[in-house]
Amino acid sequence: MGKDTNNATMLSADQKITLYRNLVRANHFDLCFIRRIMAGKLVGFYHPGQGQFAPQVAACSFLNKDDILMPNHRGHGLAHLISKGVDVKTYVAEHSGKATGCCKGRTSYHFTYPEYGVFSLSGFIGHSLAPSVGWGLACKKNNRGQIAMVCFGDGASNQGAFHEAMLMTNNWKLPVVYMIENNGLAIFTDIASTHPTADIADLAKGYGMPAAIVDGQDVIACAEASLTAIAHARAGKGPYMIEAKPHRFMAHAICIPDLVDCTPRPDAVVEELKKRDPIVVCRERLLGEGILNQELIDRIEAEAVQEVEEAERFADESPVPELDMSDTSKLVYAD
Ligand SMILES: Cc1ncc(C[n+]2csc(CCOP(=O)(O)OP(=O)(O)O)c2C)c(N)n1
Repeated sequence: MGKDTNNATMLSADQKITLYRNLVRANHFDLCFIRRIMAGKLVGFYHPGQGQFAPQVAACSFLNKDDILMPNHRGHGLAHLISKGVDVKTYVAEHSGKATGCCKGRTSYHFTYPEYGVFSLSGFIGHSLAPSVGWGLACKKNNRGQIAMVCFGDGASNQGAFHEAMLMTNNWKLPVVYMIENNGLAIFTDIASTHPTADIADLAKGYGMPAAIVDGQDVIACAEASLTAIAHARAGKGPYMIEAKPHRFMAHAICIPDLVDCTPRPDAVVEELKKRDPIVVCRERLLGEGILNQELIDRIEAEAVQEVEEAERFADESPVPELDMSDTSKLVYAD
């Protein structure tokens, strides 16, 4: 067991187009949330996903509906959700504090979507790690071939719960895929000052689990690794770690400065990173392979814009929730 940097999984042309489409949709929903928070239409914070969509889309585009998904907070799970097939207009409404939201407009981005197997997203970093053992155990006991996909950042991997989860899922050979979105930053902290080696995936060897390291700007590479990991987990061989290394193009959250260790990130550095925008990298590759053409590119773009417009309209036209203190416990406990 150890690091696997050469993945041999082949993707079909349809699968590659799905990945490209989901990148474009993720980008438009992310831009929509950036617009909405600046316009005072979003409740709480927004941590933009620009630059980081490739591992998110790759991890979730080929999951089954009853697979469990724990998305990362970067981009507030938008890319993860749309890739898993969630109709996110009720999430746009949720984050806008509207009664039609998936959790009745009470949660901003601390939501769940049980009907889509999404449990849960939270602003508590590493919130998904300890529960990943429970979800993995549930998947194994259900015996229906489900897996749990758990997405989180490099900052979360520094928590104690990360190590406990790795030990337990490995010891019990639970069907869990850990997708680490390692953008090298945790708010203002450079990973070099918190992690002793270049790769978080080095840790996998100690747990006896397989791991892959992939280019986080390349959605095809991320998807090949994801499909290998998902097949491994579904076959009952235990958990699998993927460390994708994408770049974060914007500050940690909207309206805070873009610092690294107390120093502003130079514009020139960010501009250099943006040359490998995951959408551009994927589009150029698929054009070269003859899988995409301009007509299809334009159609995918137009459909994404329309989908976002419809979701925004739904949120804007929805009512705010009635405040009724007598029903608060109903929203906390299942009936
Ligand atoms: C339990 C907990 N500790 C600290 C924080 C403050 N915090 C918010 S985001 C963040 C960094 C997360 O970094 P990473 O996991 O690498 O994800 P990224 O934001 O880089 O995508 C921290 C420390 C928090 N929200 N929750």
